[in-house]
Amino acid sequence: MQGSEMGVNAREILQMDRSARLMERAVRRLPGGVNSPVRAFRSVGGDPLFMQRGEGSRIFDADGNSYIDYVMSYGPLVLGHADPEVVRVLEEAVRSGTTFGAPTEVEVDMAELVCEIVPSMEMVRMTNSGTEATMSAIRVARGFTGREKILKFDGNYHGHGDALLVSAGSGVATLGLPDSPGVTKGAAKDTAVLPYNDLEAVRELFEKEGEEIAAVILEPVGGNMGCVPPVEGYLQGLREITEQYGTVLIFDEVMTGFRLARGGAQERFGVTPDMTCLGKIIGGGLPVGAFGGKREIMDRVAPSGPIYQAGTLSGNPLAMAAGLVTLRATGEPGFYEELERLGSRWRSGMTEAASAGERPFTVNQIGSMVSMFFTEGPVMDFGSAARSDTEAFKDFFWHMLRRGIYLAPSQYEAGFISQVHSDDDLDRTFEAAREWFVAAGRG
Ligand code: HOZ
Repeated sequence: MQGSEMGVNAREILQMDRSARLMERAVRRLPGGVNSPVRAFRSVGGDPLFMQRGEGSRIFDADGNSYIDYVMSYGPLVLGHADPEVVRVLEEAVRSGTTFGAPTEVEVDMAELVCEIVPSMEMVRMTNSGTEATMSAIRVARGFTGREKILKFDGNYHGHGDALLVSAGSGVATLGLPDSPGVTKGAAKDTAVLPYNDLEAVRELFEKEGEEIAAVILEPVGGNMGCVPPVEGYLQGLREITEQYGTVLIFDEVMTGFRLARGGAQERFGVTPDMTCLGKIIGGGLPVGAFGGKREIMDRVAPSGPIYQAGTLSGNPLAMAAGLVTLRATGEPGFYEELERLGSRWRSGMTEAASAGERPFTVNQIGSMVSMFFTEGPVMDFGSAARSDTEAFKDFFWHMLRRGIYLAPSQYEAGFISQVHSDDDLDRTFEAAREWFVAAGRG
């Protein structure tokens, strides 16, 4: 079967009337009909699904279709949708007021817990999103070192702050925008970009400019060019180089924090950065971010020090309450073992399903972060991820949707498994994937 025919059929077969009508209204008032670009379905075509509710591993759209969800709001819902304890605590918290613009006990509880668990965190500052966290961490690293240059990696995404919106993954890669209009040359000129997983390139740059580089920021496991784990020794090598040159090493663990291990990728790989950015899981599904690290660095943040950073809603009591319940749940015995089990079942199940067909494929997985690429592997940087056949992805996406499996509408987003995904959920996913690979032929 011609690949794209499967996709078109899938769209026709799905009942999407209400979503389509909502999109008609949305495009009149929201740019592209959405509040964040990836969710607009631009790279897969057609209209996005408008979601109505979630429960456990399932989401339900406005037309009443139900799906096994592997987006999980791009990571935060490690306990699944509408976890009963998260809901209970939120109901209780909301009765006491939603925001005060003043310190609350729950923020202290959260700060203590995060610093106890995340190896690099001696102090932390809460923000409202991952973008704020990375933007602020860069400012603090620059203020701390007195240097201006930073290094990031191609296909890593650290939110949409100007200095970091260069060769970014996620929606920027999805829409094929190498850079964004509105980011001035001035804002981007101090950002160097190198390929991910290439330590030699980092060494060469540092030999020339190392003394001028304030910070190296990276996703210790790439999640915004699909799931791309670091190669052996890469994180360790970055740690050694940055230590040698007095450069602040920042791990953006917005996706990996409390997901790949309780203490994030830094615990999993045994590499401790100077600063860490968090988000997603620490808000339990509510808007949140955080940055923190060594005391000597964080002591420079206002009002302890002169580096300014602020936010009326930062440390919001509802977000802190939902986050605390979620983080405490991750401390239950066997929590990460179950995520590992599900993740490695996903890898073997999808590998088996894809092997039934003749299309080239690569399955990347680490813990509960997963990706299927339509190319021969290895996929280890943005260049190799971009070799994936995006037409095949598009077709696969619509086929899976028709089979009740909700994947991110972009090749460049990782998939997330939660603690409440069942073996049955996974089996259905493998069966649907197998169907596609068998029918898709060579392409
Ligand atoms: N990769 C993004 C989260 N880091 C996807 C979500 C979005 O941008 O809307």
